[in-house]
Amino acid sequence: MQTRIAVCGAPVVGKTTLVSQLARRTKSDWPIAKSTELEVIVRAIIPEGKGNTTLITLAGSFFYHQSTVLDWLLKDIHGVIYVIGALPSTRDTDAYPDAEQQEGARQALFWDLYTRHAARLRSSWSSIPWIFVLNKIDRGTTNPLLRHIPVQFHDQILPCSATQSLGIDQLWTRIRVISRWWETRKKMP
Ligand SMILES: Nc1nc2c(ncn2[C@@H]2O[C@H](COP(=O)(O)OP(=O)(O)OP(=O)(O)O)[C@@H](O)[C@H]2O)c(=O)[nH]1
Ligand SMILES: [Mg+2]
Repeated sequence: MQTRIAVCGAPVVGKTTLVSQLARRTKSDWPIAKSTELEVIVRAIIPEGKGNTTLITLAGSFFYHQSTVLDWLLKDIHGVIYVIGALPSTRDTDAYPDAEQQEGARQALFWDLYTRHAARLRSSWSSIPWIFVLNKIDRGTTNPLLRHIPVQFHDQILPCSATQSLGIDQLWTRIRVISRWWETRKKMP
């Protein structure tokens, strides 16, 4: 089974760090970054039995709204890992009273962008499996954006810290569940 999974989320929430940790955890080759002038595509291929799992994520200071790369990322995929960055605890943001709200709003813009594109390409959570990750739990434990996640997934939000290798094993287990889910579907008449 060749499983293709898009790792989505606002810039700087830790997508590339998570992909790198998964590659390290599975002893796969280091993720490859392929860049055009403005966009960067990061891809890690993780062998698994006779098949493999490809994780793809985007980076770069490109104008997401004017690019077709999101369509490419979200088309014909088997699953989505949506990464939300935990907001730093207020203790760390005392100097900037609005920082938490601004960071929440920034991440919400990307949530709207990714979920809209996914819905248009039949890659929303009603069509394919999604894994919701709350990353950076070493800095904080929440983000108001979590409320946007459909309520049926709330008890499945996976807390991670990519830099401290927390939750990486659980994330890999969930990715394998997605591959197996597609395998059983393929066998169905
Ligand atoms: N404290 C903390 N920092 C993290 C964690 N994960 C990633 N970071 C840091 O956050 C920054 C951004 O991480 P990236 O993995 O580059 O984030 P990204 O989502 O890939 O960002 P773009 O590629 O720009 O969209 C880096 O400085 C990471 O070291 C985490 O779990 N905890
Ligand atoms: Mg990145």
